[in-house]
Amino acid sequence: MPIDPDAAITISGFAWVPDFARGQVRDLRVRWILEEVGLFYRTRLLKQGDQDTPEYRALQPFGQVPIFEENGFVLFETGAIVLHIAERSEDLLPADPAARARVVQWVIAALNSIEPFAMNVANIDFFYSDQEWARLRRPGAVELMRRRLAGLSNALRDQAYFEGERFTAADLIMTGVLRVLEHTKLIDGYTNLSDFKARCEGRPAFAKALASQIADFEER
Ligand SMILES: N[C@@H](CCC(=O)N[C@@H](CS)C(=O)NCC(=O)O)C(=O)O
Repeated sequence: MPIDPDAAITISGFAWVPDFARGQVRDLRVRWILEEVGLFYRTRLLKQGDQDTPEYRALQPFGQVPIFEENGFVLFETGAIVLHIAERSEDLLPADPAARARVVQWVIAALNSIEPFAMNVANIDFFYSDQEWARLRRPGAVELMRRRLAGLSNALRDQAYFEGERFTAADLIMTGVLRVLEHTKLIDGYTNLSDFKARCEGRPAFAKALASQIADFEER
């Protein structure tokens, strides 16, 4: 597991989150790509209040995790971080300009066209489920999610990955986004998407990333 206290790369995460968020915090996506590339890293785990310190806000304007730090270079936004790391692997981010543009397109589609709808459902379920407005809003939120999943399923067709037979940064981010819906059965309605998610989660690098995030919570 490439966690090394002397590594040049540091990523931020939370020292603690409730059970439902374990395996969902977005530093998982960064740990995963680092495992795919085989880069060592260490973690800067934020405790309560750390998000709001001027020092952390200077690195992440919204006080969120993850951030990426390497030799004084700092990056926030998971998609940007994953693409930056993927530059080090031609498999994860192809050199061919058209293939590369398609990978970037699917990363942005995952974060911009799928994730907001998934987060809408998840926020209702995890934070507002006891409220009347949420009970009324949920069917509409689920319907919008289903429409996006149907479009995604049609686009993936019978391909193993979004760029055909090769696993790229786009599949990593898309899997992270589909995982937001894990507490529901929404993905099960689209066999190619559930097979895709299982295929991506079956990668050894994913298992290592997940184990390292969970281990960091359990150490505390
Ligand atoms: N668009 C940001 C979202 C980051 C984000 O929402 N991080 C969550 C953890 S998964 C967080 O820090 N939440 C606490 C907060 O927003 O204050 C990214 O992809 O990096």
